[in-house]
Amino acid sequence: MTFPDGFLWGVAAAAYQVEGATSQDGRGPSVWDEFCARPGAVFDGHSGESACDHYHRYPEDIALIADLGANAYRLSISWPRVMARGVGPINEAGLDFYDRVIDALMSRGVTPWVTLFHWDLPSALFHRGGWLNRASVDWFGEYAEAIARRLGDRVQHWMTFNEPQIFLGLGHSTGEHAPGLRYSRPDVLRAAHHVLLAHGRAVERIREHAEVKPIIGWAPHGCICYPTQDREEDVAAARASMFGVPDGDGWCFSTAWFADPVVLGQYPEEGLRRFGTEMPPGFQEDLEQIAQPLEFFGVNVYQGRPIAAGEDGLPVERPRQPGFPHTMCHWPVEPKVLYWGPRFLQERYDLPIYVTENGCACMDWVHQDNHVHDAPRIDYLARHLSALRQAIRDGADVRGYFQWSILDNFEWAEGYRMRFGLIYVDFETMERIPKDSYAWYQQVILSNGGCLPEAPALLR
Ligand code: GCO
Repeated sequence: MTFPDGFLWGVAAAAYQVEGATSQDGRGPSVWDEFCARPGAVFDGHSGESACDHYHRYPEDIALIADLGANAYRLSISWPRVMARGVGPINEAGLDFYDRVIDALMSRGVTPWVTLFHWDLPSALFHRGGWLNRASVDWFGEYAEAIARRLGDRVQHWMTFNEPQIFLGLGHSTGEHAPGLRYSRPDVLRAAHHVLLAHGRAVERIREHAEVKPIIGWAPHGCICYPTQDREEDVAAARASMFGVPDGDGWCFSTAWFADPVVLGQYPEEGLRRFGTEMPPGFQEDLEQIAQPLEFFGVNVYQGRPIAAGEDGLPVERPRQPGFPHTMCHWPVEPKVLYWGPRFLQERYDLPIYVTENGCACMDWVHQDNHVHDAPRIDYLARHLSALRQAIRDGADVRGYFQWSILDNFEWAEGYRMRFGLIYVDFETMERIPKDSYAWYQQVILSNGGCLPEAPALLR
């Protein structure tokens, strides 16, 4: 059984993780360049300075994406590459790079899906207060306008923010990601509110300035909960838990706190009850600006939380059994997230869903035969895609899937030790070696998912 006709098969990457060339052709520094320079911040002192050297090797990479048969490539624009100080003059050389990338993709029949912000905030703006400063909404609007004016004659598919929960939660609350801050809750709430407003502003600017009628969404982190069994009460408990707003700092990793304002035009009651008084004054008046109509709901899905109904019917998180399968990042392998996640999101937000990221890090190396045999990745992807296909059969309106990632790349605080690619990168020579999973995904695309195993038992 195949996926529906016209299902979009994609691969994804992000600017800071693959481009390198961080001080070339007028690019300004970003918070990630500064963070990487801090001793102990990133594994083994790695940084995105060279990354995959995609800035210079994009023709080769795009040829690999096209040969894979992918219909779409999700890339992000590096804000400090196109505006070195974040606002003001445009760095033409930087913007030219994206022109070339977009043209090269389109000439090979690969549709570009562009993310405006995948975490590399220009340092100059950080030093003016970053997302804590309400002016960040204007800064982001100016940047979005510049990109829409220049690329909007060809680019049709846009995402504003990638995973606001993570760059706010890990970047501004726990300090594990750039800019490495440990703000108090009211400050993170304020920064998050500005990010949501900036999202709304960018949607408006893209609509005003893109020449080709834009299709706009975003790519939040999927904080997915799934029922341990198919019992109705467990499904209800998982749904309640998925859209709950936890107390403490957990709110930052919630789905509803971010997605309700963006799609439904209101912050969830549960969160307001808990910490509404810590919100910036007058925040309710911004909701109209935040809730711009969107064409799709993107979601990045890697793992989730197993939930059952307790005796009182309330959600209880269940422990996983000893020896539960894990990826190299120690993330549990639970394909049900791609069954329940899209279903729950569509029920609540009523928009077509695109899985904007899914994939895993494995212990990949080049074997003696010069190939990279990554059987666990193939199994991970097969299980997740089978679950996704079942979700579609059961009524979820999922239109596309982006595998993360086309290349091994800079995995944030983990540096280069976590390999997520379909293509192995030798970070010394920059040689690219397609892994077994590359050839496998090629077959998946070619058969429109028809070659995937049936896996209904996985969902029980
Ligand atoms: C994300 C990402 C990617 C990561 C991937 C694996 O959107 O989560 O930030 O940049 O590399 O998710 O962790």
